[in-house]
Amino acid sequence: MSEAVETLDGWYAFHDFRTIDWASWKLAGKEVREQAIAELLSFTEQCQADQAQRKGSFGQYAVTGTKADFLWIHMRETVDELTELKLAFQKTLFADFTEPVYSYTSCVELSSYLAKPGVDVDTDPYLQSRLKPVLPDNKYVCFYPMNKRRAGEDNWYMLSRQERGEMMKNHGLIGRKYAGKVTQIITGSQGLDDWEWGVTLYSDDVLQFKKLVYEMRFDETSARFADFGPFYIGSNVTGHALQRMLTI
Ligand code: 76R
Repeated sequence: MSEAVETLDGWYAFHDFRTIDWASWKLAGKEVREQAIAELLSFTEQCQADQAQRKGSFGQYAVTGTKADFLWIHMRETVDELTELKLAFQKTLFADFTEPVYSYTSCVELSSYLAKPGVDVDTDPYLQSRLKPVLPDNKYVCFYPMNKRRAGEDNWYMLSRQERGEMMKNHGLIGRKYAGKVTQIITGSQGLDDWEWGVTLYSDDVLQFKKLVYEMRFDETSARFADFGPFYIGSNVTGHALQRMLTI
């Protein structure tokens, strides 16, 4: 049997993709819409306040394309807090005008392939900042789930740790070429959701997502061993921008 990878696990993540029921939204009176937006803003302001106190992280995005209208990303110490946040959102008047279209539950993960010996995970500031990340405030976000393939000769899980480690090193080298242009947060979801990992990328230039993902396609870890789910991109929006987008 191949040796399993030891992972460093951080905050749990909930990616909440929703569409607006525009027909009901238009039919609702101005007063109802204003009340709904006010309740949404008070919910998101609370999430931001929690983030400021390092109780979790929060991001809000307007999604491009028709797979969803908005994405809210929450990260917390426990899944119970993520469930509570979902319920708190559902109880707002605004939620009555939304439909959940996709959701993803996972856990921030750093693999130990490139771990440096002698570093104490619980106290190392760099590792802690990556395990409990403040979501970057770049203009754009990209999310997609993925698996490592298990098909015939192309079975990632049957490779030795050394083989996997060597390939991950190459993968990391490609990634590092995008340092300063794209920030990645890898969340693991084995046993938590339908795919094995969630990939959340941040950049001020959407084209860098395309370039990075395309370049990685040629790397063995992705070319031979990866299968991908649906892709979503969106722009970071403040409460005010959101309010403007929802105003009719
Ligand atoms: O964490 C690190 O920076 C160390 C190096 C590293 C690891 C271990 C790393 C670097 N990744 C790691 C693990 Mn990654 N990554 C992806 C995708 O679209 C595709 O083809 C794949 C989706 C992207 C775009 C990406 C980007 N990475 C992983 C794992 C876990 C594998 C396992 O444990 O078996 C997955 C699924 C995965 C997928 N990766 C980087 C990047 C980038 C940009 C980097 C450089 C980060 C930096 O140096 O800042």
